Amino acid sequence: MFWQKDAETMPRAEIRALQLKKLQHTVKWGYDRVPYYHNIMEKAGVTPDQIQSLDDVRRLPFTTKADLRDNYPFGLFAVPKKEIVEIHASSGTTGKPIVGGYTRHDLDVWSDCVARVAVAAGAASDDISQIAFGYGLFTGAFGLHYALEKIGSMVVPISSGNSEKQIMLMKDFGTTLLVATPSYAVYLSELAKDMGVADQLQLRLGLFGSEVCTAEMRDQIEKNIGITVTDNYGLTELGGPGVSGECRYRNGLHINEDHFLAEIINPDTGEVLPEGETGELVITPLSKEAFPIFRYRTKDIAKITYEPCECGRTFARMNKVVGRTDDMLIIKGVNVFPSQIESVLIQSPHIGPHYQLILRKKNYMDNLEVKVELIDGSLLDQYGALEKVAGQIRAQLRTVLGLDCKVTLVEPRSIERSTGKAKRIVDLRNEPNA
Ligand code: DLL
Repeated sequence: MFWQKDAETMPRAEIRALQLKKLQHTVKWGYDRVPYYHNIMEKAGVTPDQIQSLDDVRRLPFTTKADLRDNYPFGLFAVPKKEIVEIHASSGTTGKPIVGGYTRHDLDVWSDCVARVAVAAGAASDDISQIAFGYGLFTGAFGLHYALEKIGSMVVPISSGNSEKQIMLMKDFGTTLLVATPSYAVYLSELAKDMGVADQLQLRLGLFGSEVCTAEMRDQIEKNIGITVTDNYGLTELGGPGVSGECRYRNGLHINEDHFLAEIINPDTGEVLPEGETGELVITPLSKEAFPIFRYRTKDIAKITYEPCECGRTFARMNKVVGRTDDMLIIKGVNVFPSQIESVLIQSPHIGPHYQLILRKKNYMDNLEVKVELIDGSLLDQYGALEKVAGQIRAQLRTVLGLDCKVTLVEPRSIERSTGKAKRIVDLRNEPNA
């Protein structure tokens, strides 16, 4: 099923021609209206009329999160404030938030982009859609809300948290579609089982996004509540969800290419990489009125294929995002990605998908503790068996990371669950008594 079939199945040559036309427009729009873009383009010696092919996008300088922060809150807006009808922002846990603005037209394009993603995943007008993302400045809840309402489904805007009530309403309302972060969906699925109602729910589809959803998480949700889990991607800087999403074949996330031009670059050199290579995803939105951005460095690690998909969509697909370039931890001089640790953990049949990486400083040295939940708590009473499992994981981590770390196995359900994005890294290095 399609939401805007003509656009979603356009021949590749037409997509490219449309992208070029829109790129030329958006570059001129930003150059003429936003002093910041005018200045950086002047410094780079490039003018809008030099954009003659899609490859000419490479003449433009990148935009980074730091550039957005320097222009906080509205410095990159390209329209007068009276034309902005809505604002969203990132959580800003590491400083000032990133603020995005939308004109009425931007909201219309946004809800269509998210509606495409939802319909591609299998959403329909007869769905009862429970939105368990937090409403507020976060883009996720409103983005999915507008889209699911637009396709005609019955929207239940419950927001995140209040988990017992979520399950009660799911049962009473006959909710068929759940919107949440994958980690909150894991939690809700465990809770539904604990409350003994998992088999009374009518859920059939999950639209999950906003953080990495591992194969383990997906399996667990599907096993607990028997729904089809799909993944969708976006970020505040690019307007929120609706950049890309999985279709029912779940072999990559279709990028809404008529609205977003994607590149993959080598994060160290900035050089554009050939199709199929893994690197940092860089995106230029092509339809933004309020908040145009040139070549935004997402820091998300991905690769793109332009091969046709069985679903009939001609849009390129990015693989599931597995990590970010800034996820990397440096411990005792060793570069460690949480995804490497996770790849070791999922191999053990004794442990579940919930873990935390705790960093401490001891004698001026960084130490890593990997705290992970057992599937079967009774193992905690079998000291020998417990030691054996911990020892195996520790040995594998040493092989994969080249680093010795402490492995602590804990009771099932003892690691705090999140109602939004999971917090896997606990950095206590600046806390003297940790
Ligand atoms: O998370 C937007 C969104 C809301 C996307 C709802 C999908 C659904 P931010 O809070 O700005 O925006 O966070 C953006 O989250 O750069 C990625 O690192 C991560 N992220 C988003 N979607 C996915 C995903 C929203 N499907 C940051 N898989 C991005 C992995 C994701 N990571």
